[in-house]
Amino acid sequence: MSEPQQSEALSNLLHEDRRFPPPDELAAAANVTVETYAAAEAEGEGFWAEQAKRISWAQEPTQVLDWSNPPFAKWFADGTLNAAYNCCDRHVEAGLGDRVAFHFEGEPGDTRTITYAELTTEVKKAANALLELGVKAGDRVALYLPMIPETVFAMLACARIGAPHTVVFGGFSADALASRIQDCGVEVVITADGGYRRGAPSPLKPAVDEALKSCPEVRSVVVIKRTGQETAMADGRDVWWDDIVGKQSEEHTPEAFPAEHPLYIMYTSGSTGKPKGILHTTGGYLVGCSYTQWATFDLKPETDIYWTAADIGWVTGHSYIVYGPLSNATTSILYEGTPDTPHKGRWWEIVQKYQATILYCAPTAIRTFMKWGADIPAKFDLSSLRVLGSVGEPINPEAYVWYREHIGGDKTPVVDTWWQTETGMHMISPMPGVTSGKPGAAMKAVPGVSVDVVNDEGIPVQNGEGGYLVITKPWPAMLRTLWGDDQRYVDTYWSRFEGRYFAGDGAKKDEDGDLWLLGRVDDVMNVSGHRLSTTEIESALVSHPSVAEAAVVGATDATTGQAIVAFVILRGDATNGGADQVTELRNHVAKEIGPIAKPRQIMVVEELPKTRSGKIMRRLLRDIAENRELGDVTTLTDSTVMDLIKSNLATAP
Ligand code: 6R9
Repeated sequence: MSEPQQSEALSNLLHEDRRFPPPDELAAAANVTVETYAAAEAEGEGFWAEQAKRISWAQEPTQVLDWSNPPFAKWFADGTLNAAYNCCDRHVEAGLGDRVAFHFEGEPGDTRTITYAELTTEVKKAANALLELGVKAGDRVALYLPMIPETVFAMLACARIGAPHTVVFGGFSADALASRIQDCGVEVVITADGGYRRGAPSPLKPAVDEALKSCPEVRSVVVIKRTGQETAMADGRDVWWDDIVGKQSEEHTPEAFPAEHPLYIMYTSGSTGKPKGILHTTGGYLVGCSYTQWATFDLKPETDIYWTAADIGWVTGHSYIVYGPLSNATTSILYEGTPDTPHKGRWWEIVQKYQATILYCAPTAIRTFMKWGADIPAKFDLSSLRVLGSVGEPINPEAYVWYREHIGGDKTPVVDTWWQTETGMHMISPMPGVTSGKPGAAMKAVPGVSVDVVNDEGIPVQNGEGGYLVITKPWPAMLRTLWGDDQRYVDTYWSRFEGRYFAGDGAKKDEDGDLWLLGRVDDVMNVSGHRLSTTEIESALVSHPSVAEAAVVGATDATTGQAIVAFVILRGDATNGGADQVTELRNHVAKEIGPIAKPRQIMVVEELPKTRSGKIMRRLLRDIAENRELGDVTTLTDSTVMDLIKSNLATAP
């Protein structure tokens, strides 16, 4: 679609033109104000030098950014620090040892309260255990774990001794685990017997045993006992966490590492090809996620009860369950399980129980709650909530408004945070004390960050136009490279537009210059020469009262180049009305966006295939839409979903 058409389509779609200004009380005491933006603008890198003071350095940095060898950045390069010390010991030294770091809620209902003093002790013991196993600074350690406190202890223990961790999401297959272990040369793995999922113990250790058949370099496996299920232990290789950590000394002096020492590697699946090992280093990363957790959520560490309801195996868990919140001495909730176990009000019960004040989750979760119905959260007291966050995908205006109304009591700002594994920290987001929120818009770059939207030639677009999102200046938490593949780092991110970081997302500046994310650029369809974003059509479908979730893909079409194929999940109270309903939905899209956006096909399904971060795997839906063999399903949270969709379609009327 030409740019004017695209912008017209978008504004047609967004009938929701209400604006939600910050509540007065929040604005009056907000961490970030309009002056913050002005100061960040005026100070440039000096702004980040200022933010670096949030962190405790063994050796204070005198340099800020070293960009002498672009795109390979160094931040605070002559500073030294220990990330675990910053998340643990220093808070105890400051007299906050009794503050709760985590309220842990296991899926079966078991709970643990972990103070900063306890966290510090556990991390020291775990660090001593890793040293006993011969792990040295620079060695990589893989973690394959459920959402339990030991996962945090293990990550920080690695950080404490300078051993970069690579956390592999517990829902990934043995193959996915093996390829990551091989790619970054891991010799020690930390796992658990299992975790609780949907009301039952779900084993993890067998997948490790399977993976290690093709990873002969792994010499030790530390196994945390979580479920108590029968677990095979390999002689000489496997050791129980309690046995090796339990006996360790509670003393461990943290070593200071250079700011650019590797902190972790996190693999993300590109849409094709082998997963990319995103490398994050210590100083800049910690400054970036510490600042943004404080700024974006208006965090008041003394009083807030903060909950990122995401998996630690996703970058959101790394930056906003572990490093950001702990470096800020936040009290967080850590929940192990699924939102519908043992009932569909579990999250709201947890919010009520701990009086959570900040909740951060993905639009896919919000849409699921919409599907289950507003009467479920209505049974709980959610009045403690004061800021709501969203991450992972563009949030449809529909879901934004529902989230604000039914979870936020129509008073909480919703911060829609755009960022990536690669960026390490929030990059575009409303600020809850400043921004008048527009449902569906991520709004503006966070203070200290510079972004733009450019056309094919790399020229910034005008307000009202769409194009490609780029980041125009280096930022402290940026990835430093792809593990073992500098060239792919340069090619993937820094070659499309000279001197700028190419995010791979489409975006649009509205008439006010505010930013709307339009989905990955590979999700942009071309139908009869018209460029259409999958997100826009999905938003149109979800704005129909009978639709809970929608995924749209472009399927090759002999006539139109690509044709729009939609997969929809109906809301709990909507019945599958067959052909009539499909016609109604097609007409609804035509009415919302225009006849060109009418899907060729709409398939009603029970589930959609999703990655761990809740992103719909459109690539697989495209395979179905084009009647192809399914591609790689190893990054799906639940690979049986695809079988379900296929059998569902086979029996559809
Ligand atoms: C944090 C995370 C990154 C991709 C990114 C974009 C999409 C994330 C978004 C969003 C629109 C938002 N994305 N947040 N799109 N609005 N608020 O999700 O990291 O798993 O690496 O995914 O997710 O497409 O490029 P990651």
